[in-house]
Amino acid sequence: MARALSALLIAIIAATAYFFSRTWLPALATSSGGAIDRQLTLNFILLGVVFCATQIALGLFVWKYRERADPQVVTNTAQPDARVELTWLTIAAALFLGLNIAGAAMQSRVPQVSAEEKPVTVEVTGVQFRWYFRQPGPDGRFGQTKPKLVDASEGNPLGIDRSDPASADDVVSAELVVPAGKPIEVRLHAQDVVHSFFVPALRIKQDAVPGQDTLVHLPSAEPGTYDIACAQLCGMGHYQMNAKLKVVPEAEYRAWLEQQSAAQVARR
Ligand SMILES: [Cu+2]
Repeated sequence: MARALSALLIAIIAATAYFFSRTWLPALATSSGGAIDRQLTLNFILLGVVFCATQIALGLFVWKYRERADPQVVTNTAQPDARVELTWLTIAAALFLGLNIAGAAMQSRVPQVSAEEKPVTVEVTGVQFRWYFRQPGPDGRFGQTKPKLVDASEGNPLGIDRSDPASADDVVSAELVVPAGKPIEVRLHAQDVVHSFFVPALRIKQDAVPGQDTLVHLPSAEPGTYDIACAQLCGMGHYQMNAKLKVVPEAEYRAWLEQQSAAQVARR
């Protein structure tokens, strides 16, 4: 019985390790993500050592004090050693504080949008269970939205107020299309519950909270198509919440935006 159980445990651990090694983060598509990867690796190594040491110690104690044919009553009247407790506590506190400070310092060094170049602003909205992407169109202004106008079956999932002139050329799409080499500013929204906008290839992950307007800067990426996922368990259809980020050359982006806006204006 014990042998079968150990074999099962080893099989589960091996399968998990294999699965995670195959489905780990995709190749980096931006230069600014290297620092995040290094920080992540450092965290895994340090916490992995602590985890393994703890599990091995636990196993050793279970083995040492396992059931015996002649059970002896173990009495320990000695006072717990305060120094041992204090040493362990200090190491744990230093580890967690250190990782926190290092992580915050690394995050503050990630380049933000520069002051000189005007960013391209897009709006990303999470709804159970999909993402909507809105671009302001050639006028550069988003039209107003109103919660009472939200009606996906009427083709207005974001509740855009069509009487607002600024909304005439707004483009809503199921894919996020952005120009390569340009700073991108994402305004994150959620309509129902908390979602999390996750672009693994860019190492970007940010919660989208109902009622909040959260700003995220996308680092400039190589042209290509990347996965977007929801990283917050948001309901039964959570697994369906994926979309594509398309980073295209700027001319291609302009042409796409113009064509989409013209189609939008014609539809009115
Ligand atoms: Cu979600």
